Amino acid sequence: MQLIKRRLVGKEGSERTRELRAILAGLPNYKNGPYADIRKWVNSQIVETRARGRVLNRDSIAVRREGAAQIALVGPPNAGKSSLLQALSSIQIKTGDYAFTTTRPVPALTRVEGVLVQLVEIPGLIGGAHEDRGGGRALLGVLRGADAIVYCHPAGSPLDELETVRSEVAAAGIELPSILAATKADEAPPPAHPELEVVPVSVLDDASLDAFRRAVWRLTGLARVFLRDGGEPVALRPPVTVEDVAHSIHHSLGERCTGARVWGSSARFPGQRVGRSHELADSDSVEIMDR
Ligand SMILES: Nc1nc2c(ncn2[C@@H]2O[C@H](COP(=O)(O)OP(=O)(O)OP(=O)(O)O)[C@@H](O)[C@H]2O)c(=O)[nH]1
Ligand SMILES: [Mg+2]
Repeated sequence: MQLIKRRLVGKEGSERTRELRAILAGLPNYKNGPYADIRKWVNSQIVETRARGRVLNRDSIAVRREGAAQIALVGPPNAGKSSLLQALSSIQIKTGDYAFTTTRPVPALTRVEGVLVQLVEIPGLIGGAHEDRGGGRALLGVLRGADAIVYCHPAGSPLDELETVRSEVAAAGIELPSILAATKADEAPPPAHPELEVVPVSVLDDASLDAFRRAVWRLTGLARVFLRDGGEPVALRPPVTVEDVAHSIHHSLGERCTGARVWGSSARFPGQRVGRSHELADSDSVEIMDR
């Protein structure tokens, strides 16, 4: 047993599995006694090493959610996804005039309409991805967890490459609200798309980036509620009640809250007092009242 353990020192992953298999092959095949116990131990180590490998692989590609919503940037290689991510956030990411510059999902926080939203570049989706071509299954797994998709495709290039990506997403059974960003819009006029709302965007044009942010905000489907005493607006999925807003600030406030004063389109007049189940509208401001 000591000999076996010494052979395994410093070996991880597939190297460890290979060594374990070799050990197993060299062991006498007794059904009982100490050799049978050793066989059992070696077998359990093979299973454990495999499981650990899977966890490591999954962690290395998973994206920790941050912000009010997670929006995936999806599109053919070289479409300008990383450039867009860079233009909209403070991250430094490699961009390049060639395919597969990005090899793993890259998250970045950006502020849209005053709310932090997470954008995630999903790189390298190619034909056959749903059958794991190009490691597509793990990438599609990340995409599955997102709230919505921004398909990225250069304005002026034929749409077939994009349709390949979209059919992979469909084949994986992923159905999310989507828009189409016509990237590099400084180079060519944007295409029309039969199904998707098209938002032309160029990283060289700030106005187009602002319009893109607004489109991303609509895509989240969230409603913003401002607090009269300042601070970040609260972003929640409609329908949003006074109680929901109080709860999102702190769960104990959710319990103590008796109602609110409301300014905005859900109020009949500015500062109207409403109960805790009152339904708020996007861009309303509230002053929560509690016991
Ligand atoms: N003219 C122009 N070029 C752009 C724009 N956005 C990106 N590019 C160029 O397009 C090329 C690809 O950009 P990336 O941002 O690396 O594209 P990507 O989709 O992340 O590519 P991969 O990660 O390789 O799949 C780079 O040479 C960029 O400089 C844009 O708005 N206008
Ligand atoms: Mg990239």
